[in-house]
Amino acid sequence: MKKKRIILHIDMDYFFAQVEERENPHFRGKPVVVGADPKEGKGRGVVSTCNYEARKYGIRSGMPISRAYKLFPEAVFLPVNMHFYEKVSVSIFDIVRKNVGEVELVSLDEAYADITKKAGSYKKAEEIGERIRKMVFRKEKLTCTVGIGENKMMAKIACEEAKPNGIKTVKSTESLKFIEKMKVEKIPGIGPKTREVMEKHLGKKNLKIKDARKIKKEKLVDLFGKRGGDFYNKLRGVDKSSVETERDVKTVGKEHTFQEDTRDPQKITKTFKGLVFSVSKKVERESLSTKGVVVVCRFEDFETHTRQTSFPKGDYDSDFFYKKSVPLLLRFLTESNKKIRLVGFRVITGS
Ligand code: TTP
Ligand code: MG
Ligand code: MG
Repeated sequence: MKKKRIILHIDMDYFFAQVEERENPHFRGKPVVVGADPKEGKGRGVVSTCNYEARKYGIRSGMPISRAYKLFPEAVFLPVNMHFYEKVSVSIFDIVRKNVGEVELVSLDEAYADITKKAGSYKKAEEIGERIRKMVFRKEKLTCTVGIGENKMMAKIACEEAKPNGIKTVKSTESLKFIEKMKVEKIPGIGPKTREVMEKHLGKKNLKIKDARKIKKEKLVDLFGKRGGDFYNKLRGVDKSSVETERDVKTVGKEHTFQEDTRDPQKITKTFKGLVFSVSKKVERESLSTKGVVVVCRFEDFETHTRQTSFPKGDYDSDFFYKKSVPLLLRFLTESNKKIRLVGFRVITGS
């Protein structure tokens, strides 16, 4: 039998807003909203995130900025300073790697590590988690939350429960009970639509995980296809997906350096399309399954950034890759005024 795993999940607390508070201590204690310009209520765009003071007024990530402004116009509204958060993120995960080795980065503020060998026990795992939290705070003056569990899903749920500035371990023997009273939507992949289908089937509203467990495995597969089998496991705290560190992930890609640095969108997208096309040909030739795309952008000052997005593992064509990656490329253009020196495109192949 395969040995039980111990997975650690770390997620920064109100990340962008906390970084802003650190840089501007006089914002502390006030509601801080990072996102689009509210323009006195007439602004377009959304809230990227906000601190916990702002959350008390009902402000949330993804909400239209105009709505956030209505909820609390006196809040401190700040623009997204992405390059800076990226730099802070690099320092944070360097600290994490020093403690646990390679990690799987999920976003700028979040990562998983498989610490089965390193920890050996839940007690030791929690010590490692606590040490990371202390080091991140000492070196970066930022708080984070750590969750520990027998798999990625349980580690993440533990982390969400312990937020903010906390740590929580859910032992494998506790998983089933720990999640039973939670809403079904806590399960990754179960959204409002899936919930409604389950509710209709059971004839019950406000479905909890415990309720959804009453649906037979065959029925779940009947209703949701392959995903149904996955839901069956996840509703029982079972998630077999492995932590995929940078080293495990194979990528195929291509880059292009412009003769002269440029901000011409037509020139950039045309070049980029060529890269996508050429990488797609290679993917097709080698019959590679892919599960994500990465866009690389190097600016005139050599600052280099990547953005990526993932999708279910499968066989895709260049149109699909382009559709998935071009918005990431355009964000580089809109979020910085610098000229671009190099663009790159990579696919992440399935392991
Ligand atoms: P999250 O970890 O989801 O949120 P958070 O760190 O702001 O707050 P929490 O304490 O609940 O973890 O996201 C990390 C950062 O990603 C967040 O600070 C801003 C950015 N982000 C967006 O730009 N848009 C979004 O819709 C979300 C959810 C996050
Ligand atoms: Mg966070
Ligand atoms: Mg996060």
